[in-house]
Amino acid sequence: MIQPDAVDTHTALRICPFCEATCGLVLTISSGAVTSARGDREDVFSAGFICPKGASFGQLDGDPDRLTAPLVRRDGELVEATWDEAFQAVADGLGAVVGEHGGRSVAVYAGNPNAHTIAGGLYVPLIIKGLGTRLTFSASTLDQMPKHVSLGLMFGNPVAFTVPDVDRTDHLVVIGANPMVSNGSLATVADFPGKLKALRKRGGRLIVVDPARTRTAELADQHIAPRPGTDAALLLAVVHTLFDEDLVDLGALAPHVTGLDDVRALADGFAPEVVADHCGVTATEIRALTRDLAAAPSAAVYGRMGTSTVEFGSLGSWLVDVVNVLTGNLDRPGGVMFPQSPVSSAPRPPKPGRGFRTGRWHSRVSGHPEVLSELPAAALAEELATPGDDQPRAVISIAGNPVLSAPDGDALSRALDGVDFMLSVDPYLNETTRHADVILPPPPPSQSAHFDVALSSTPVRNNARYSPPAVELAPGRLDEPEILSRIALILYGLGPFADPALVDEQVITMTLAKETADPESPVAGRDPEELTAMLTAGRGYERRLDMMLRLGPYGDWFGAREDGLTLERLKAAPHGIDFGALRPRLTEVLRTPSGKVELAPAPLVADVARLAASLERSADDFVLIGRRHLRSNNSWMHNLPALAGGTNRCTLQIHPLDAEDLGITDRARIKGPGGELEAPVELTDAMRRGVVSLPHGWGHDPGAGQRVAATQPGVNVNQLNDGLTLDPLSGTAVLNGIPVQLAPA
Ligand SMILES: Nc1nc2c(c(=O)[nH]1)N[C@H]1C(S)=C(S)[C@@H](COP(=O)(O)OP(=O)(O)OC[C@H]3O[C@@H](n4cnc5c(=O)[nH]c(N)nc54)[C@H](O)[C@@H]3O)O[C@H]1N2
Ligand SMILES: Nc1nc2c(c(=O)[nH]1)N[C@H]1C(S)=C(S)[C@@H](COP(=O)(O)OP(=O)(O)OC[C@H]3O[C@@H](n4cnc5c(=O)[nH]c(N)nc54)[C@H](O)[C@@H]3O)O[C@H]1N2
Ligand code: SF4
Ligand SMILES: [Mo]
Repeated sequence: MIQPDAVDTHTALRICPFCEATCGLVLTISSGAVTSARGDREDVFSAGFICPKGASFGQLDGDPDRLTAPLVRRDGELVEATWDEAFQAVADGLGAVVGEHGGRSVAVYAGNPNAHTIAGGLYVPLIIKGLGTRLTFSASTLDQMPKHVSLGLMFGNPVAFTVPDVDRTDHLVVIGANPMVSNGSLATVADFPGKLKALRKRGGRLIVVDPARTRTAELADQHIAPRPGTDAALLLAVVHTLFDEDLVDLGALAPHVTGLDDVRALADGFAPEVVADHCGVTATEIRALTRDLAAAPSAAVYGRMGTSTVEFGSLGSWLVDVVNVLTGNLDRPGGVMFPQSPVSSAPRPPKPGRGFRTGRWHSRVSGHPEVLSELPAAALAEELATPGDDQPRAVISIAGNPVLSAPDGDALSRALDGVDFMLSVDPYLNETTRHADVILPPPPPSQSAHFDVALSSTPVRNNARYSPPAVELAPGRLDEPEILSRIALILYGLGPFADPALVDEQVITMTLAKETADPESPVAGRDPEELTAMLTAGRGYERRLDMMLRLGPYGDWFGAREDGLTLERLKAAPHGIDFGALRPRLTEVLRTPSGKVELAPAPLVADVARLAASLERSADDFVLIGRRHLRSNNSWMHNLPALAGGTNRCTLQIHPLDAEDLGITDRARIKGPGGELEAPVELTDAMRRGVVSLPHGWGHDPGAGQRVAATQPGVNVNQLNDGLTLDPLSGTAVLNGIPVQLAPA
């Protein structure tokens, strides 16, 4: 019998990978299992903040439905296999397709958790490169691709995120985001709720623009509730008012901005009085919103999903930053600022760039332009299902569940069943991975190291943090970097059983050759072999992180800067290293052809005609928007008893008066362009009239491998969506603002 005191209990630090807030956690570990999680008060970034998802780390980590061994399809059934058998099946299946049709016939779908793992940041790109495929799809075109487009066109850099300086701003306008629930996105802010409250306490103002009275709206000084899909028109009316009332004040930005007159001319036809009815707000509200923004000592406009995954997503994302520029709030404390990632390149001297281009290739079936080397996730099903010479023959899905997250999952399910081979890298058997021929499961997060490769470019304070695995990798398991490296080895023709370190060493060799040959690099002219020898001895991903940190803005530049950052120094600071508040760095960031902020890029200017035409359209009776729940995360956290149930349910929210008009009481029938669903109704006057909301990530397949989720499956909202309406410049699916018809069920 085990004596209580014989149980090995200790704590370990681990950055939470479940949302963009990146909170530091203290995990309690008993005999290898995570028994509790609390916020790490000493974490330099999160200072102890935690939410219910982070607090459920142990349950998620130890979920009995997580796959513990690979699954391989044999005689139509997915059965457990050894890693060697599974990799052999991948080599055979992928090898056959690549041998006959080439790597270009393989489509890759990369899901959201790749933004939260080292493996996603460092190895997924190598798989895509190894295939040489142009068929790459990701959750970005269900999310933030419009922002990449607008940043690329305005600043010449599609990842130069403009993050609201929440700690210092006097006036925050949140449009189409609900950070009280989402905990922030493209703005990495631990304790967003606390920071919003602090803003109000120091006398600052919070304005929320959202068709629903969300928890963020409830906290605000003012809530404006427009009709869904009209943010771009509303923001252009704000721009109009800034010019009209002589409120434009670029301040220190003036020498760095072009296109001011073009923007003024574009906004000409968008007076508040013209757009008010269309937007469903009054002209007085729009003018007051504008005057308050202009009058604030500092102000930041911050937009997310509600501004992005809509018909005019790129325009809306652009206009958010146009307003930030016109009010002089770009790149200054209290405005929106550019964070500096520790794994970005060390700053180079300012210089013009080549500009941001999309459409270097187009999708086969509908001719959608490539954006950041990706095609629209909404077009994955038709690409797979439409016969033709270039029809994709295989699919690799990594950390994604597009059958639930993308429009028309039924069509995608059928299409996935039709390919010659499908590989999934995922801890669960779910609605998407059940179509795979091989599933390779990564270990639970406690057994993985953590560094925020992607989210290091969006923090509200510059910092670096690293968590080694909190628990030793269980015997017989492979960590995700190794799983993805072995897939890459197959694609490189070396077979799955070659040394995975080869993959990292090749990246290191190529990167250091390039850096040492670049006269502007801090290691210009040095010997790549000498630098390689200086890297930490460890796992391949650690060596690559060490290299990236050392070459980065805070790096030791391989010994050239005495106190500079290395992975060893970062490990010696287990609660992280704070590099301070964001600092102005516009000229470092700009890479447009003009070398300036291009306020009126041609593709965006051209799209305004489409926006103008929409003003003439008659409004739909009812439109559908989405919502998130604090105890949920897209499609994959409904399997944890601690998070499921209560108010976290898949209900149709509707205004009581709308329900009364329609005779809807407890259940409604909802018809959209892509299909029909039935859902229980939740009456709430938090919804604007004419607007209803259903959350996404539901519609669980009771036959898949998530037993708790199967007891409350909900319905898949994306089945209402035919996926044909996209924001054309970014290929992003319209997920908010879908016309629907309602009836009692
Ligand atoms: N209607 C509607 N649809 C939406 C949205 C909406 O607001 N409304 N939101 C959209 C947004 S913003 C997003 S980001 C997408 C998300 O779209 P997806 O990324 O396609 O979907 P997720 O539900 O996040 O699925 C994540 C998958 O990763 C797996 N996973 C979890 N952790 C790991 C890991 O460490 N490694 C690996 N390999 N796999 C892991 C999970 O088991 C799950 O299968 O959904 C989009 N869909
Ligand atoms: N708890 C929890 N946290 C999460 C997630 C989760 O699923 N659950 N998902 C994570 C992911 S992947 C992401 S991308 C982020 C998203 O983070 P957010 O964007 O902050 O989250 P959403 O809840 O999608 O907020 C979008 C808001 O836009 C509103 N809206 C809808 N249409 C319109 C419109 O046309 N105009 C305006 N102005 N508003 C509109 C909606 O009512 C909603 O309140 O959250 C992340 N964090
Ligand atoms: S807010 Fe996000 S990062 Fe922080 S504990 Fe919750 S899920 Fe984890
Ligand atoms: Mo997302």
